[in-house]
Amino acid sequence: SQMNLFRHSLFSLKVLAYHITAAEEEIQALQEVSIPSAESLHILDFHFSDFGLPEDLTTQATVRMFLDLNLVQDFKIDYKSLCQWVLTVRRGYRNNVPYHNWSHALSTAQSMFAMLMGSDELQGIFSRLEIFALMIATLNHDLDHRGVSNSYIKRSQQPLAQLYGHSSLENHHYNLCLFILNNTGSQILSGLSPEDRKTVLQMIKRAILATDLAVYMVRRKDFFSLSKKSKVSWKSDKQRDLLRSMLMTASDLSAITKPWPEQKRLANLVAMEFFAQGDKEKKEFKIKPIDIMNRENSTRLPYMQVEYIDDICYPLYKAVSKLFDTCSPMLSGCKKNRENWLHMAEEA
Ligand code: 5BB
Repeated sequence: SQMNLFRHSLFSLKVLAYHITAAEEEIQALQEVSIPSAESLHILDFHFSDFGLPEDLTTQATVRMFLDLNLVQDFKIDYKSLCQWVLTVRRGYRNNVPYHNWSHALSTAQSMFAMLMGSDELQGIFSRLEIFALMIATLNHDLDHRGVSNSYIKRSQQPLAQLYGHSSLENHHYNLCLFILNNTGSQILSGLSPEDRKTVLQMIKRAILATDLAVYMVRRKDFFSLSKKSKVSWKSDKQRDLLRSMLMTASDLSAITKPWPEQKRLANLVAMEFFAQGDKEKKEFKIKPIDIMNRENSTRLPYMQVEYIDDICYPLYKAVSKLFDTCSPMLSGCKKNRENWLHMAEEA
């Protein structure tokens, strides 16, 4: 029954959150190491890549973001809990998924960090609590991703699909995020008042659910209208919620703004993940996968990237850059990648 499914899934999440908890030695090592500066880790840079970065430095970079945004001080986060929380979130991602793994989570959080740190205006618009919520949400937004889309999960009739009507994956990412935050030893929200705790969790939930591209496609219309105004006050809750959602997507899709060699590497990982889903669909459901997931279409990848940029990415980075000009390196990166993909598409 639905009730049993619900109870069982809560129990599974609790077990999973417990299972991924970091080992004591690892927590201590992170707690005792001296965290390198943001400059030396290059995390203020929109061109940041973690490719070749030792795994220890990826967790240290995450701690550095929380320190430099003053979150540890402002929200009285117990430092050891922060270390355990970061290490647990890292373990909440699956290593065997080509694209939606810890590296993608780190990259999403780092893009948010770079946007926030680079813009006094953004830091002025958002409250401390909103910034805290955005950093937790970016880092957790794809937790326990299985490398398959919502449509695959729906079709496969997994418990995950029966449990949530829409945005199955995103609901799962949020629920696991919540369980990790409640885990003994990683309760980084424990310094907050009950009201602030409630507010921040609500914002985290909205932000993670906003990373469903289907949600983005609906909500972006209002954002594009706002971006055409000469001055936006960002005073209403609705406007701020919209801005937080759009910055989540801008961070999530930031691979498309990266220098060309990195963009090519990441697009190939996305393709690997899509094709693996296509193979499973052929085998399990005996259906012909949609074009992007069909290996037979791999030569069309450059053309698909151009379409992806035109339909999904470019309009977003254009609107964000118009509102916040310090974000324009993301737009120019996206433009350059479009030129490169178009050139490749025309050669093929
Ligand atoms: C995107 C929306 N989707 C539901 C249908 C396909 N489109 S798309 O035509 O714009 C498209 C996007 C087609 C091919 C793509 O990649 C080929 C390697 C992409 C694409 N998507 N390319 C990327 O570099 C990235 Br990053 C992404 C985002 C991947 C996460 C989106 C997860 C949605 C699951 C279907």
